[in-house]
Amino acid sequence: MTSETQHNYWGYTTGPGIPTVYSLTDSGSIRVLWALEELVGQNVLETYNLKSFERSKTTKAAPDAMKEGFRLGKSPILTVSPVNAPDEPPTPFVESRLVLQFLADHYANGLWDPITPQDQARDTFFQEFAGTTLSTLTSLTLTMDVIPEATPWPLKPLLKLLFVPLMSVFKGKLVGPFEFLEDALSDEKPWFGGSRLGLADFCMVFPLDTCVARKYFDAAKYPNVNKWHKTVHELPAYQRAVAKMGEYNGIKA
Ligand SMILES: N[C@@H](CCC(=O)N[C@@H](CS)C(=O)NCC(=O)O)C(=O)O
Repeated sequence: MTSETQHNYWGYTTGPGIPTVYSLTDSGSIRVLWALEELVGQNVLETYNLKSFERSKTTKAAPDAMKEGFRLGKSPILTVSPVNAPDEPPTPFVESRLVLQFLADHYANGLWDPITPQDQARDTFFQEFAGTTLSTLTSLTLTMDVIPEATPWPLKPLLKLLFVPLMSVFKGKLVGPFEFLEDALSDEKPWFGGSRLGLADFCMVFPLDTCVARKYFDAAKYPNVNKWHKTVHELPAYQRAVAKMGEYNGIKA
């Protein structure tokens, strides 16, 4: 084992410069791209660099070239050098929720700070809920869904027999979390971050986009969540993020 520097650690006394995001098509980097586009749109960040990568057509894996940003090569990766030393080797930041926190701490200028201590707790709670409970159930449902889809004939019908019922079981497990999210939203608190957009909203968009695109989410049953989702999709910053990603849930830029 070799000793390494602490990951996701900004060890400089000066602030970070223009960030670079490594983004894979159809991936969770939508959370970070949307956040970056919000920062640019609100004039708190001048610009950012984008390195786009395409998933393998056959395996859907990220290309090895993404490892240039961070050794695991998973999307998203944010790299940044100090503002006064742009030629310094960039520091990588990974794990979407932590990348978003880094953007909030170093670039957002209070833009996404929750207004009350209660909203702070709410925002933290829903960041975690999005990345754990909701993402895990969404990933399991998706896995059961895509295995037979990706299997060639003549095995496909056999795997469908096995995986379609399993998919229904996991899809059913999403109902409780959806009801819970529905009850959390109101006219006073239309965002998962509280009365205004917060990090929890960026975290929530990826699993909910997947659930909507794959029809695991019945919009008629959850009007508050549906309204949140529609509002996000109408935001110019979110739309720019989708366009920058190149391909996302069947939408091609
Ligand atoms: N826990 C990481 C997940 C990173 C991850 O697995 N990203 C996926 C896309 S959503 C990826 O790069 N997949 C391609 C691959 O595994 O080769 C995060 O929150 O950012």
